Amino acid sequence: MSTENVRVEVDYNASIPNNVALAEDRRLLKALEEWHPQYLAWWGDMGPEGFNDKEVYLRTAVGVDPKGWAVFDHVKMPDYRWGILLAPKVEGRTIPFGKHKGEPVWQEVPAEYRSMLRRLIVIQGDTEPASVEQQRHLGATAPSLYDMRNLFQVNVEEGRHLWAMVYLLVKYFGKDGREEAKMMLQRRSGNEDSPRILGAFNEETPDWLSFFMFTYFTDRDGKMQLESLAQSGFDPLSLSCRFMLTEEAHHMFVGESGVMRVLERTCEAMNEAGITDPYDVEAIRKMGVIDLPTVQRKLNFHMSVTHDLFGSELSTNAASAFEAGLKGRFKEEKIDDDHQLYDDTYPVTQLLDGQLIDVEENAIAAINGRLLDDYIKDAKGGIGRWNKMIAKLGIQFELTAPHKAFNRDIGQFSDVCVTPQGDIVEQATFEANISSYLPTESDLNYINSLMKPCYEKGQYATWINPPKVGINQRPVDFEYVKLA
Ligand code: BYC
Ligand code: FE
Ligand code: FE
Repeated sequence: MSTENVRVEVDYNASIPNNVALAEDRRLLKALEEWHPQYLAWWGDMGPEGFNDKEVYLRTAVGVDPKGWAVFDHVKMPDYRWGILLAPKVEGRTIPFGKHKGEPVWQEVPAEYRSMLRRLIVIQGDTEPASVEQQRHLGATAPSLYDMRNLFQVNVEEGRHLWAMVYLLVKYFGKDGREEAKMMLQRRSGNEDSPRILGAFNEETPDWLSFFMFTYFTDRDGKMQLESLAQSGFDPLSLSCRFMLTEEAHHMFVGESGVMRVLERTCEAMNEAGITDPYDVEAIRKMGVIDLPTVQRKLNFHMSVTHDLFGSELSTNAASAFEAGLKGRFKEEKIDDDHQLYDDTYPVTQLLDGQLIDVEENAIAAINGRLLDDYIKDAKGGIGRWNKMIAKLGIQFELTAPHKAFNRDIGQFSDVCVTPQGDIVEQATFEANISSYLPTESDLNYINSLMKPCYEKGQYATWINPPKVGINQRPVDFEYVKLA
């Protein structure tokens, strides 16, 4: 039996926990051990502000068995065991799509696709520390210890996702991989001179409603992109992404349940006060809860900014990555076609003669457009669940996903003004109505005025309900972060 095919158990006592037999590759180990202190310095500078000496009830990945891969314990974040974990190898796996379909997957970087592959890994990696930077001030206004713990859990795991990509760069891309790994710690979210690569990762996450929206909508882009990369013919990338997806589910749970608890508190407060009109904003805000129209505007912002993360709907980059077998489609293996798409088309919404019309385009060119559509379907699920709860509490209000052409900077719709409902309007009309589309300064000021820390065990801020259940079967009043 060749060791290549044996699943390596996680070496948890190593300086860098891993299941990639790091101890046997001295050069790689040395390179990662050099990067490690730089990472910790970055975490100290740009990671969660003010809580690095507190014990947080965190889950740590210690294996890759779906039935039991994590342990929970109180740890200080800088002591978190950021490890390199790959999902178990699938014997005899072949490239699932593109022109190399059916050939054995690559264990080394195919020379002809080196730069394309590196670019995908760098972009994926860059988003991970970016999100940690965006969220670094939120601990100071946590609405409860439970929520604070969830924030830090997401943060340490995004840190681990950076490790996952840095491992690939350093192991498979030699000197320029090491250079890219260094640069991951040098770019800064929102920095003018060296910003993070993708737009949404340079926006602010100024408050907790933003955090919940971000983890629901933007982490879901992470899910879609990781699913597509998990299809990759470059096996180490596939295995990395497959394990990252295990962690990702919790991030979207934090977002979905967070928004749900905000909505629930607002609806309950309205009912208690006998307010039936969701647009009676003044009366609703007097109760210290977030009115539903403001939630809708926040949703419009986060979802539309996330739409941009899919790139242009028609993209030669995406086409090349698909043909090369590097990046597939969402649930590639479940799609019933030839997975090469030379003769296939896909409908892409476009602006034609002043109207938004679906036009059949070459399916390979439309890879990004298709992933965006898949994302929208996926994201609408949670919006539906939020609406169900609002209806159950008897409030007449429905949240809606903004049209995919709304508020776009990238792709087909970047030059056109489209309302959240999908109507094309003049720029002046758009601007005159923008305060009903996107959060206004006064919305943001109001939300900001609610952002007061609530650090008592079992206490929750006025604007959010406690969760139904705690983490890892702990009670909701558990000491998720030990502040004393
Ligand atoms: N902002 O052909 P195009 C996550 C650039 S999130 C700025 O239209 P392509 C996470 C593009 O780079 C998942 N620039 O699109 C979530 C290109 O520039 P160059 C992250 C943008 O390349 C929460 C040019 O425009 N992973 O994990 O097919 C918390 C033309 O590109 C943007 C990935 O994205 C933008 N929004 O698609 C933590 C997967 N969009 O190269 C983590 C890897 C496009 O000509 N990345 N541009 O200078 C990719 O697959 C692709 O790069 C993209 C873009 C889908 C992002
Ligand atoms: Fe991530
Ligand atoms: Fe995430």
